[in-house]
Amino acid sequence: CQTRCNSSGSAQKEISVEGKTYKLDEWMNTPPTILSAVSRRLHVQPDHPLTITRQLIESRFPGYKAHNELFPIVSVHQNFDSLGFPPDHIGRSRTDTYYLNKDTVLRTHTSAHQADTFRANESEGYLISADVYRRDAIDRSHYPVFHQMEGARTWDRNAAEKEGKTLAQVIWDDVAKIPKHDIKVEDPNPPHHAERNPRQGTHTAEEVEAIAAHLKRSLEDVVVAIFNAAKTASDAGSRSADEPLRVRWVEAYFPFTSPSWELEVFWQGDWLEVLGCGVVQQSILINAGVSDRLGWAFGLGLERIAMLLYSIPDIRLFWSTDSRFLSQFSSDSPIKRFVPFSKYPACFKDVSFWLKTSSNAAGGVGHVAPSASASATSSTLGHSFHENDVMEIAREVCGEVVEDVRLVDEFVHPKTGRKSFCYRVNYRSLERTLTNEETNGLHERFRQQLVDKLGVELR
Ligand code: FA5
Ligand code: MG
Repeated sequence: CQTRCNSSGSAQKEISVEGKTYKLDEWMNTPPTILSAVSRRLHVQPDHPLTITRQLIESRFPGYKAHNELFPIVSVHQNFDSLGFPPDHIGRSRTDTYYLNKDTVLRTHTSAHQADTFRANESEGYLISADVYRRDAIDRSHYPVFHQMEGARTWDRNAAEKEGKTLAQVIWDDVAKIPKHDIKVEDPNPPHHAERNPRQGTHTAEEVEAIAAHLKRSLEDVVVAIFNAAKTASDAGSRSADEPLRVRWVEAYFPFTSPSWELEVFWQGDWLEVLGCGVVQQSILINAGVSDRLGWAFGLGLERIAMLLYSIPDIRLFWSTDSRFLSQFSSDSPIKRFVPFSKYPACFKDVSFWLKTSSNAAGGVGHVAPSASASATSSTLGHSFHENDVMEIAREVCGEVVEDVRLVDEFVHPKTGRKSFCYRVNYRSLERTLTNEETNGLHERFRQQLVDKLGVELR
């Protein structure tokens, strides 16, 4: 581990990560286990499934400049302000984002590099692959460190008009160059929507439609390429032919694109969101000094795509150093479906607790805003509770042996008004069978930490 962090706790004034030093303040909420992921760089490790997936996607965007080494610690300005996040946006909250200090975060998305990359103006299209960090739920498709690929493509309106064409014509010519596919894509959405997903005042309807078509066809091409690679993966034991690819576009919202969409793929009985995208807010391009350029951007989850490609069942596996995992992937040979090593038994344990009734439960700066995405949040009656804090304690205590943490019951005492939550933890290692003693010990420490850190009262 190249990350040097003396874990002496709250008294610590600064931290050094790969030779860069950061002052710490009361915003600091990043545990050493998270910082230790910085040096892993899974997406550039030879023969790692994330590397192979990245390269496969990159091959669908010829001529786009690829950036794979951008450092994950960025300013709040890069991660949020430059993208037009409003000051009170939930994403900025310490319950959702890892801070080192008031102005410095572990990037929560590759979009943190959009403004700088547009400003450098080195190419019409670019791709940025990188590790990103979020305090988030725990289940088989969510992990606090994951990898995204950002992509963007812009066109110069003035250059088009100098050639006597409209920008829309130029873009449609480029749409025609994208390989055709014959899968059925559900896209019930209007090209843009006056209230929900407006066209920007700086753009004509023709321009938005052309940009959206280029964006959607480019990303459908990626999904089809991934699906074809997965399908030709050794015929024996592979994804059966009667499982056709199902893809759909849904409307979305991002502060830095409009209109915006998400692409979902049907996977193991459910719709899995694989990316978000949209027409770049012109203000970002204007601020970056390229006001004549218009275009699109997307951000996709590399693990989610790799899970589709290889049928990898659990996102924790990407971090495995077990040769039974790593030996299954190679850049030189065709894609083979991942063969899970035996499924070790699950062990479910519940914990129920009463929330603290006075405020300041989690200490520190306090919660900027509760996350709307979490299913259990409570800031009423003087409670200050966020589900992501439970998730983080589970990660800190149990590491990779926690598969899933779910709220299973919620209850308000009719007389006292006190609120109670019950969480069910699924303990399971991907690499071995856990002993009873071990899971009991972990669960006991988890319960104790809930008391110590969140001030809850166990039931
Ligand atoms: C974003 O991060 C936007 N920056 C994407 C974007 C870029 C939109 C450019 C428009 C223009 P979102 O939070 O939805 O959006 O994340 C994008 C993708 O990352 C998701 O679709 C999903 O595939 C993946 N993802 C999100 N959270 C996790 C997680 N905890 N674990 C694994 N993958 C995740
Ligand atoms: Mg999303």
